[in-house]
Amino acid sequence: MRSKQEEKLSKFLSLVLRHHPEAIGITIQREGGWARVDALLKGMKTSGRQMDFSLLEKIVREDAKMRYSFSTDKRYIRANQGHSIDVDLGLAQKQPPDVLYHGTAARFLDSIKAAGITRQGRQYIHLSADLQTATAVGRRHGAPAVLSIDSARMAEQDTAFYLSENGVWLCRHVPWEYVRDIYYPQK
Ligand code: HQG
Repeated sequence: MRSKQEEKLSKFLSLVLRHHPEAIGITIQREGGWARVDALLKGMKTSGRQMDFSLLEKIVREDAKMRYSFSTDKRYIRANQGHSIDVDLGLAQKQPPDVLYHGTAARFLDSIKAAGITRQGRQYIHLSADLQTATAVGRRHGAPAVLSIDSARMAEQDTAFYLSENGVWLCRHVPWEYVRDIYYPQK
């Protein structure tokens, strides 16, 4: 079980590894998106956060979405997806399932109809193979809407898709013409 404090540290770890390494004075290698574990722990400490290696290991191991990975020697750590900073995780292009889902808020739909699904500051937009996950993602922003995407046709027409280590499908842009259906999940 995770304590409230661990949840909080995990959220902060996401922020550091995906968006703001400078918040604790560390750098992230562009190649691979790795941060040094010793520098990370030192930065956590100097910014007043209690985190030793075994707590970091626990947070990584117990993360419900497997957001982080260690290198094999555990000297480096990275986020598996969600970056806004420029990193190259070295993900191979992959053939997606025929249909993917994107969860969003119903109030964003007009704008999405006009511009398509755009990255909003992240490196990729995030898609799921199942409706349930997409619903949970959409709900983070308010009353959810889930879009089903004709990923087979997009791939056929040369859109690159990637699968993160923790099972999130990624691509750069979904023009509105590839949206098949809109669902408004009630629960
Ligand atoms: C929306 C979480 C207006 C987009 C999740 C989304 C995910 C537009 C929001 C991961 C738009 C951006 C990412 C347009 C897209 N006009 N709004 N043209 N195009 N949007 O948080 O996909 O828990 O950057 O639909 O599980 O919600 O942090 O993206 O609603 O995997 O690990 O703009 O974050 O993972 O929001 O979430 P976000 P997201 P973690």
